[in-house]
Amino acid sequence: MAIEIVRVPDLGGAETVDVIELSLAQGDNIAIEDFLIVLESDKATMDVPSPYEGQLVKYLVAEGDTVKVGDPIAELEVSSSESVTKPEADEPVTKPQAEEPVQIEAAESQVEAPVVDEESAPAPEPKVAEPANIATEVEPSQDGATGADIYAGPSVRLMARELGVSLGSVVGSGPRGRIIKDDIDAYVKDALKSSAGNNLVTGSGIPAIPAVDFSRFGAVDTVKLSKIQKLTATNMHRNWLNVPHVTHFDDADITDLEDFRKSLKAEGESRGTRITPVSFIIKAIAMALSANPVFNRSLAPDGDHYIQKAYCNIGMAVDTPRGLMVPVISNADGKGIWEIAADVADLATKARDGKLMPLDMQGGCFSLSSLGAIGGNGFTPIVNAPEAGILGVSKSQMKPVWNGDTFEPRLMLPMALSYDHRLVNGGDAGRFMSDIVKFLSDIRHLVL
Ligand code: CAO
Repeated sequence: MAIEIVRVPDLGGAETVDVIELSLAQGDNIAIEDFLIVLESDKATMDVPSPYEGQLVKYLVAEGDTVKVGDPIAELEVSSSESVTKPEADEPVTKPQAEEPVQIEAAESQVEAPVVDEESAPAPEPKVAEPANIATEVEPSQDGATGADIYAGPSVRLMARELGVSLGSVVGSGPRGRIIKDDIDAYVKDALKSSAGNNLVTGSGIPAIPAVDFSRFGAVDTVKLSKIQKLTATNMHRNWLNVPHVTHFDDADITDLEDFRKSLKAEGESRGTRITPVSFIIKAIAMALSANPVFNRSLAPDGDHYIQKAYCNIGMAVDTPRGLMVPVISNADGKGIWEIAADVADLATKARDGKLMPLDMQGGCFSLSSLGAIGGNGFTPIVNAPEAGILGVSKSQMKPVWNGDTFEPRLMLPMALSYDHRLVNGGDAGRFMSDIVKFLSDIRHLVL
């Protein structure tokens, strides 16, 4: 094993370029020719491939940095220091096959670097096969993002940027789902068609929100959205527009559950694991998913099928200073409450410390958004498509509940279940929610 530094290759004439994408996550394995980073000058974008096979130790630059030829960009651990061509400061990176040079595409046809025919170029293996979560550190392939897992070459990315098209909304028709220029064309034509047909009768098309010069009314500051904020905005918008949402409400009586949970405090301290209501709710969701498999489905992209999942991974929204993250608790159905509690604590800490890996955020079947520690009587969560449903949980409150003879003070947990009405009917939702209420109200069910 040796450490090799990958440097900025020949830039086709540009003196400096901006780093616009880091294509991998720390620790990712990388093959020769896998893209490491995307650079952009005012005239061109460039996917820089790895000259080595190995593992990414770390990037030596960050998105937004400006770099010049020869600057170090990444540190790789390689099994053999044999490379396609070692990129030296004064030497351009080359790929093994003559027809696969560094992918450079001129924005204004002024860069002399070779241009790849993206549509015919062999596509590298996609890095992530899983569908999107609400937000991930790397952009997932079906999302409105333009990052590592969007499968498109530089000229397609440039075209999308120029036309204001979010690549995550475009379905790729190239090899292995690669987005090609025709896909962008088709997407734009569709968008134009639907806005042309926009009228109050059909309801199609979305009227634009008018741009306002806020500075006319007082002091303002224009702040750049973080990558996660942008990704969340795109994903929420996409899910809101694509999914016909219905939200179903109910309250669970968690008086006994809370007494039981509090009785576990000492054991929790000795185990070093804090149990909150969230662990019980995740367990209840896992059991309800197994009893109501309709909620563990996703529509297939062909529109003619659905995919029934036989595994049970639950996404959990985590509020972090950098934005919303949704790590996934895997195989929640096979885990006990202590194990789930340890996962909740571990994943929430990682999310807040910015240490989640892409895999931590993939493979979710259903999501939980708990605002219980923050407050509120209720809210309507947005489905994390292509999942079928999401449970929103608010703060529990002591309420007078009629027991047939008298009002009793009971601790009630308000819940809201949003679901994709293309997959789930109201009756399915009623059964699913009633199961959750049953499991949380009588914790004996949770151990059965
Ligand atoms: N009602 C009342 N109290 C609750 C509760 C509820 N539904 N859920 C949790 N609590 C209490 C816990 O009992 C705990 O208090 P004690 O230590 O006294 O027992 C405290 O709140 C813990 O809160 P926490 O936030 O540290 O831990 P958690 O397990 O409840 O939640 C997590 C973990 C990651 C879900 C949460 O921290 C979080 O980030 N929530 C925000 C999710 C979000 O942003 N959703 C919106 C998404 S769409 O914009």
